[in-house]
Amino acid sequence: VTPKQAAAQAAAGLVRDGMTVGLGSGSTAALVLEFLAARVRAGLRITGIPTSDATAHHARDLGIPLGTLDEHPQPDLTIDGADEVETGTLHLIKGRGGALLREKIVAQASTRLIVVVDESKLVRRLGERTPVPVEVIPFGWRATAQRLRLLGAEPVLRPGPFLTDSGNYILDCGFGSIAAPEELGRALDSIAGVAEHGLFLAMTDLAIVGGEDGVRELNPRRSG
Ligand code: A5P
Repeated sequence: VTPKQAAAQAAAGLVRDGMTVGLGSGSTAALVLEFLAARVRAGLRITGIPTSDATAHHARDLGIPLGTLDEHPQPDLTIDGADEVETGTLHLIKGRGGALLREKIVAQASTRLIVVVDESKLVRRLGERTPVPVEVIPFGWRATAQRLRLLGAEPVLRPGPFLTDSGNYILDCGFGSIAAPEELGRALDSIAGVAEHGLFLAMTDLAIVGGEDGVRELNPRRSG
């Protein structure tokens, strides 16, 4: 069992009978699906709300009953992976898989957000290793990229161009270590062509971290 699998199994164990569960995207969330599917086969009744077409497909293959966010506008719980987790705040960078928009909609709607990662995803400060994925409307994307450049990033169009489930582009924006994530989040939110960005701030209720020494839980330290 890898640290990632152990963490995924622990997260799947937190789901209770009758819950509506936001199903994250990416390889860690895919492991959670497999552990959840085993529990469903053993009689657990849940309704999954997928955060991407890929997750919907995988969950359906595994026999996990699915619903939509419109039918269940407040899931009890969302379990998702992350690209970076800031220890302390549990602020996240997400979106390397390109599912950030739906992931954020589902996470924001949920009563609780549980993030599952291995230790390699933990950082002291967001942005240390990962660029911030920014989902932009294709219309005028070069003008949007110019606005992002003014915030100090060098935006890189995800090649293809990669199209998100909502038909948008992703600009990966390397800001380096981010000292004031709330301020950056607000600045990104204020740009018209930005559909959503990968900073998930003050959203995580619990992080489940798999490491060589086992699985541990991190709670957020909330300021103000
Ligand atoms: C998907 O858009 C991302 O937000 C994923 O949650 C993130 O990339 C984590 O993926 P892995 O679990 O594959 O590292």
